Amino acid sequence: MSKLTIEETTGYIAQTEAPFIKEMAEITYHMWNLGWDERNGGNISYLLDEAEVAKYIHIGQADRSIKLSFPVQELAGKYFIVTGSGKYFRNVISDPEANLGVIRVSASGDSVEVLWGLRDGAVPTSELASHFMSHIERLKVDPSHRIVMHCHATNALAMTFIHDLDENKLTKTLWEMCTECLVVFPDGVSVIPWMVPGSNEIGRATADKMKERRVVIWPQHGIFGTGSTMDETFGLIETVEKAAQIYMLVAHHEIKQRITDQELIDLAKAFGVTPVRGILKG
Ligand code: 2HA
Ligand code: ZN
Repeated sequence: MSKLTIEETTGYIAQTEAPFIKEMAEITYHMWNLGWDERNGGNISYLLDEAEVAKYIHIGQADRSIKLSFPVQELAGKYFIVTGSGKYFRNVISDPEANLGVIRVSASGDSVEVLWGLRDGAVPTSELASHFMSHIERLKVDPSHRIVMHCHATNALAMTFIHDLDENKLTKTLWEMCTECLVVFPDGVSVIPWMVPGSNEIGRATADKMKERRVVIWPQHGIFGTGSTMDETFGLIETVEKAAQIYMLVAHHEIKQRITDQELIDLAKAFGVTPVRGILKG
């Protein structure tokens, strides 16, 4: 007799076949490979559709529940796949179940239920406050929003030592570094002051900035990016990081020519984007 597939036996497709688990495993590996997520650095959360989750995971009974120190009623009943606290991005691809978790926010919004993964008592990312609070704000301005991604992108982090942290000045410099930047993030980047990571306070400060911009830089720490898809969110961080890399390469050199404000205005017109106000003169 031929062996039954998991799907035939249980009615569920193998969990590791779930596209959202594959996407998380692949992107974390790329991010580690780029040097943006040393050791347990970085975290991702990805808002999922209930029907999509239910294709792969039993959603009826939760294994366990974890109390939140910050209630999130706005997210009640919503499903996320998240990276685990203390987990290494490098290891996700070889053992997704230990390093990732599928969670559902409880009906009261003051805890999360673990539906899959986070094996051996692991818990969601230490930056869950920043993630959840940012999801709430981004969903208000963009119903297609799905992903919050944090990493220690090397040049973006380095730049915070030597560049003015005024967010409009920082945005302008990044736009000037590569022609495509203005097209990719016409809304610019935000910056918060240095704060203790993992706290509800840094979560609130980050989410507050997310009301207007999709990128928030944490000085001497890293970057938060948000978006509707993994490609878009990763591409956003990748583009900021590329611009920061160019800045770090040219900062100590004599600049002989640069993209002018008028050229940036022409670029925005050609690509149909609206640069955030108050940055370009013209
Ligand atoms: O350890 O990146 O900000 C994960 C982090 C904390
Ligand atoms: Zn970090």
